[in-house]
Amino acid sequence: KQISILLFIACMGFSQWTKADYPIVSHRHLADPGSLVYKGRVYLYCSNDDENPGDEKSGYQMKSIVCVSSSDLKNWTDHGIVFSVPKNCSWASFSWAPSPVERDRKFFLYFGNSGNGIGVAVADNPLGPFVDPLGKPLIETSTPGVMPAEHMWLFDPMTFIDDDGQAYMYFGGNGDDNVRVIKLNRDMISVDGPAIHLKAQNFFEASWMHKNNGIYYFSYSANPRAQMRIDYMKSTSPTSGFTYGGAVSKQPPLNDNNNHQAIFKLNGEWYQAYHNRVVAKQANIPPVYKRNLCIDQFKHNTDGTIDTMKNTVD
Ligand code: FUB
Repeated sequence: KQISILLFIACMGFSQWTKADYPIVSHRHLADPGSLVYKGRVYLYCSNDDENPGDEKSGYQMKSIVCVSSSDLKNWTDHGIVFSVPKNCSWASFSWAPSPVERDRKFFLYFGNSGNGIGVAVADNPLGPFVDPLGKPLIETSTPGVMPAEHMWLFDPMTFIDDDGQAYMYFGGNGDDNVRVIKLNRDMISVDGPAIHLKAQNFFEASWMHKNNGIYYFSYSANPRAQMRIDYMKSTSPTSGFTYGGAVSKQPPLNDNNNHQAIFKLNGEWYQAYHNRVVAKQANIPPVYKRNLCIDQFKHNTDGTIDTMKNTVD
C-alpha cells in the first residue's frame, strides 16, 4: 500500500507545527523504531502499538512488527506486519523494539520478548517473511556473562556491524550498570563469548550504536530523572572506554513517558527516528500505550560531539 503521509498537523489545525513529516505516520500507532538503510531507502521496523489496549492499565501487548519505508523521508510506504509471535516464532510471547541488520544478503531482526530475553528472526528480503531460525531465544538469563541483576530488563537489542565485519549486539535496561554488549558470530544467530559489561549514566533502555568518523556513539533513553532524553557516550572502541557525551535529543514534545531512538544516515545526513504521543493526545485517547513515529535531523560537531537535535515542535 503506497500511502501519502498526511499533513496531519496542518489538517488538525495546529498551525505551529507545519512540517509535513511530523509525525511521519499518523494512520496507525507505531513505536520503538529500528532502522535499516538498504539500497537508498530507510526501513523502520516498529513495535505495533495498535495491539495495545487503549486504556491506562493494560500495558504493552505488542506481538507483531510493522515496517514502513521511504527514500526521501516525505513519502512513506506502509508494508504492514512483517513478523508476529507466536505465529512466526512459537517460543515468544512478545516482539518489542526490533533492531534490523543486513549481512550476506540475509536480513535479521532482533527483538525483545518483553524484558525476558532476546530473539532473532531471519529473511531473504527486508520485508520478510521472517522466520525463527533457532526455536529458542538468542540471549536469555543463562547466556554466559549476561548475569542480569534482578531488576535488569533483558531487552532492547541493537545489532551493529563494524567496518572490520565484527558484529556486536547491545542490550539491557533499567539501571546504569545494566548495559551489555556481546559479539555475534558471522551467522548472526549465535554469540561469541560472554557479554561485556558497560555502564551508562542514567541508563534506562533503547540501546543504539552508530559510528561516525571513527568514533563509536552509544545512545540510549535516559531514565525519568533525566527526563527521558536520548543521551550518548562515545569512545574509540565499540566495547570499552566510553565517556558521557550529553544529549542527542531532549525529551520529545507531547511525550510524557518512554522514548526509543534509531539513528541512521541517509543521503549524507544523520537522522534520529523516535516516538512520542501526539496522535493519541490529539485524538483524546489515553496516550500511554499508543505511540507514533517522528524523525528529525541532527549533526556531529567537528570535535566529535553531537549537536543536540532540535525536535520539530521545540
Ligand atoms: O515498547 C516497549 C518498551 O518501551 C521498549 O522495549 C522500550 O524501549 C520502551 O520504548
